Amino acid sequence: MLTLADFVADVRARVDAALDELIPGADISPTRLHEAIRWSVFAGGKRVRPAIVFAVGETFGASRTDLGRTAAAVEMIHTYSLIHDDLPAMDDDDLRRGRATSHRQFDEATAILAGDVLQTLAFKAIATDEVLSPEKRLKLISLMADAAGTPSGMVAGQQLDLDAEGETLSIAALEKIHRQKTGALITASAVAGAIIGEAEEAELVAIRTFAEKLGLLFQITDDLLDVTQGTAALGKTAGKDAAAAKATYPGHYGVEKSHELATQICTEAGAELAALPRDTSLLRGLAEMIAQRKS
Ligand code: GRG
Repeated sequence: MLTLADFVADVRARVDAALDELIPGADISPTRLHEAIRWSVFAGGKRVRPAIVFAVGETFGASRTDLGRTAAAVEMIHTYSLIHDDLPAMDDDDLRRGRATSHRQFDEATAILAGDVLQTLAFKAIATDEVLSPEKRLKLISLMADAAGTPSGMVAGQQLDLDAEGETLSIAALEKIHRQKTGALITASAVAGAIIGEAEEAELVAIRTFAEKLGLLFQITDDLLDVTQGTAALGKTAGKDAAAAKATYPGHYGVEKSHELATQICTEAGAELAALPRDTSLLRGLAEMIAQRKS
């Protein structure tokens, strides 16, 4: 039987192959742009969002071929957001995925352009995915645009986060920011898998709720890792939340209570799956993996 580790390794191999095919080679002009894109995309990210696309899609019987490009597209949107989030105008960070951030390795203008074009490549990848029907492609494009954009997607969440700098946030306000900034793309990854696997409407609702919990779980563990792990283990600067006086779960609840909250949300996520007449062991395993992640 395929273990979760085998599944994750398989997702990584498939997504990396799709990304390599979709992103122009570093020898193609303008080479600096393509080098920069590849620098960030192939830096060793965990590929969590593609794993969610594959896990949900396979739960509903979609083939891995049908899921590959959409999984790669989500990873491109995610990587663009990291490149832009690290820019001097935003988080001003030097380290990402264990290596220099794009603007440090190249320059600020190139980093902006690398992020911009990763986003357009992502939408092109779905629009031209001939293994999917035109109807599915349209649904996926609209889903991803909402999740990445505004008013309730990732960019809107980033703006809310910037607006809240220096303010004391309630936990409800903090959750709204996270639901958009981190949660929207995670939820869209799950819903995309369900669309490709032709899930029923009621199943889509259950998957969406499951994924929203997964997004929250991901953020709590991200906040915990920021205070409990070092820079080397994370591959990005640790302790940034406290340094920037950001509202976080450990900051609000303390480390121990935040761990308990993570366990509780993982259980709640699992409970959402009970409504699905499917084998959901892969999805439960993925939630456990996110709850226990160390980077
Ligand atoms: C700048 C448009 C724009 C959006 C920024 C994603 C994001 C929104 C900001 C990143 C800031 C951050 C650390 C958010 C917490 C959750 C998160 C997205 C962590 C990074 O994702 P991982 O851990 O990264 O999946 P890897 O490198 O493994 O892919």
